[in-house]
Amino acid sequence: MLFDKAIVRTPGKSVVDGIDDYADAGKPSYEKAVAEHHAYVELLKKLGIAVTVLEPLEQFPDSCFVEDPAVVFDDFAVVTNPARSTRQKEREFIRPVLDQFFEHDQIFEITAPGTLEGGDVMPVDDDLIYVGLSARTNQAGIDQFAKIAARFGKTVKAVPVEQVLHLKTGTTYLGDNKLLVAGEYIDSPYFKDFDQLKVPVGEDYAVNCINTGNGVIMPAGFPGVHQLLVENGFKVYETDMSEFAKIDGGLTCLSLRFS
Ligand code: CIR
Repeated sequence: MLFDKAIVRTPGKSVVDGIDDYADAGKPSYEKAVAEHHAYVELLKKLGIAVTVLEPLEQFPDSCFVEDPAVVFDDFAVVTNPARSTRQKEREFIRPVLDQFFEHDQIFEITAPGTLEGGDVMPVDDDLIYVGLSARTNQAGIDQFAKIAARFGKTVKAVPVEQVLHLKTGTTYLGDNKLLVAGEYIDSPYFKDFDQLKVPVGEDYAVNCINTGNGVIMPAGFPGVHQLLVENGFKVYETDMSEFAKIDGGLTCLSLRFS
């Protein structure tokens, strides 16, 4: 098991107004989003993960994407500073949740002018973390984050994000040096030392997967990625993400994962 706890937040009715900078696929259905979220939680539980489910926050349409206002590791947590004005105050609502799992001196904060969103943070082993320099995460945010991570023996490497929302919208780490890559990260020099599992053209959305250690969770409906994962020895579980995809959200964004 790579993690045994997850924090999620049920979408509110306002999810229909979530930021949609990339998908261009219409508005999500609230009812369907809640059903998909419920199925996601049940799948995590089935795979042995203890899930803390937070109440919806109607005032924040994107607040079900709990991965962005915080970054959690087993021994520390960082409250981030999301870049978009409609998401900035989500941090105030995630802090008390982190207080339940971490000691006061294990919780840190990214502050202005730094911005950073958890979707840009991709740990690849115990001591190396890639962080996307994106429209949401700036250099000041990365510098602050790197200082915090260094206190826990972790090195941060910055990677430009040019064509997608967050770093993990374009690549996710599966463990054992295997990196699932799509679009701009296929054959990227930044990731030349990894075994790259290349997502077939047209299936980029499915690059955002979660390896639980008991199997890989992937979005439903991407047979090429499914096959790629199976060929690489992974047990695969699919879950429907159609409504979250409409507002640029992937599987990782829906949870904070740690042990
Ligand atoms: C946003 O644009 O902020 C949300 N609509 C989607 C956030 C996705 N989060 C993630 O990839 N970690």
